[in-house]
Amino acid sequence: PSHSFQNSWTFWFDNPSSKSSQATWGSSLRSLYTFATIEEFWSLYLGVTCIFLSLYNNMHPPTKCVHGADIYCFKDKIDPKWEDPVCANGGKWTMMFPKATLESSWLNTLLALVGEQFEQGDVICGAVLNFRTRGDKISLWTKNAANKDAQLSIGKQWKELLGYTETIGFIFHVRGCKDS
Ligand code: M7G
Repeated sequence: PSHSFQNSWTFWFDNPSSKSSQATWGSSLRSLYTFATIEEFWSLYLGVTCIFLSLYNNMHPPTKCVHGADIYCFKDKIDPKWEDPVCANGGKWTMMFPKATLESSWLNTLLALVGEQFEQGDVICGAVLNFRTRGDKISLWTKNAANKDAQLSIGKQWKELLGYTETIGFIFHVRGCKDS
């Protein structure tokens, strides 16, 4: 028997080589697979995330083709872009991680998302793992940034889930657009 999630989710991947400017951003962004059961989640997680992370962890130093890459897991029908109508009025919570805790933090974040463990989880759009030379990070994208209580609650729950002790910041996508 398969065990279905409340929502369907889609893994996306972006390749850094063509992500050089705001104008070309998104041209290499690809949706990979959509899943709705725990069985599909595990096979995709192992295929998408683990293979990539093991490459990443075993390259000394990691090459350019890894740095700059992004793995996304978003609710089906929500594109992981500021321009998506659901994301447009939202923002993101971001945490930085050392390599040692990056994978477990990513996995625990995904399990909490697909298992609908967040209270007010309907404001969540998805999560992204960014591989960056200046520090790997995971962000949780939310909608309705104006709903401050919901945003604060999500940020707090996520910090508790991962036992993250540093201060985390919320960035509005609109502001992000203007700044870049
Ligand atoms: P990032 O990958 O979110 O973080 O954004 P980083 O600064 O750690 O690399 C990097 C750049 O990619 C941004 O400054 C934008 O130029 C572009 N970019 C990222 N996102 C998520 C979007 C998006 O949703 N829409 C558009 N148009 N550009 C984006």
